[in-house]
Amino acid sequence: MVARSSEVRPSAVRHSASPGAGGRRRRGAGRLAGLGLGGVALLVLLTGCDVGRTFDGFGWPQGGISAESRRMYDLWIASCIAALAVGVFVWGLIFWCIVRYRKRGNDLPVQTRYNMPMEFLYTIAPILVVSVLFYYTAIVQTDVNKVTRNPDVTVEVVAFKWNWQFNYRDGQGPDANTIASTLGTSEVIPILVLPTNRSIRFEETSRDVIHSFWVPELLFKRDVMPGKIRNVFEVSSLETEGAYVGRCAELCGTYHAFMNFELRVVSPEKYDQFLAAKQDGKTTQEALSAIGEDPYAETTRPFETRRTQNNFNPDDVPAGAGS
Ligand SMILES: [Cu+2]
Repeated sequence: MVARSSEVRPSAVRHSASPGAGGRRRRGAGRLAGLGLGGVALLVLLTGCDVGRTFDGFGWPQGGISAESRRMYDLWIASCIAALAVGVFVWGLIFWCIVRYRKRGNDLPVQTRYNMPMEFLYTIAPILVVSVLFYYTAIVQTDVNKVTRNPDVTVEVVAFKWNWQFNYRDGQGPDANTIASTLGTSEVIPILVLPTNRSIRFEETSRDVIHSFWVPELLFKRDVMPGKIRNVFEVSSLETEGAYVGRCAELCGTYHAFMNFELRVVSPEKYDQFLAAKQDGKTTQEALSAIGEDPYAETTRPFETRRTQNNFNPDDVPAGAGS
């Protein structure tokens, strides 16, 4: 509601009669802002430098195993801290206004309009915030999407309804050759064996519909497209040996939920031995045993489809007897 000039005047007179009020108000706002920022700084100090761990990653998965995952995680944590600092400042201003300008009588307070410094601040502050966030996001995104000319390892990820095939390649692109391969079945979870401290290029393709390659510890999902599209990305290094569950993250059909695999990160020496064993004609399970690794997936297991004669073919129709 726009105040009529007759309503504004008494309060304006009252304010002009107390010359120190503006200064006191500015000091109050400054103190409040300082308190808010101080609170955030204190929060950072009290929780040590690892704010992310203290606050459970602010909802972001923790425990990334690649350099790229750490960069994305750090960007998220820094963005959350910045958002909290702005939030504390804004909440402080809101509560300060509620108390400072609560209704004391029927006189309206001064209606601030066309206040150029304030309007300038309203415009510049959000643009600054968005620009800083955009700048750091663009840097991290470019870094994460970077591909090199000669990665140490190239693996082709082939998705199909409803399992995975991992092809170890001798070069890049669709014309390179597969030197060893691992195929998942309904009984055996496919294991993608990769080394630490080597750059790895993933080239994804699908045999049928869109799937999505997701290892939570890599902190991203990458769609796997059918046709001629090869979704290519790289991980500059895997830093921690271990077994990590992998999933399809795109609803791709009835048994989408069963499309699990395992990423097994081993030392470069073990990886070389594994690849040599595979090239010698050993199965993935035999090759894993040969390098002293568990031959079967540790993080997930084949799903029970619960398909029986009773629920899948209750009428006992012979195969191929469609009408
Ligand atoms: Cu899928």
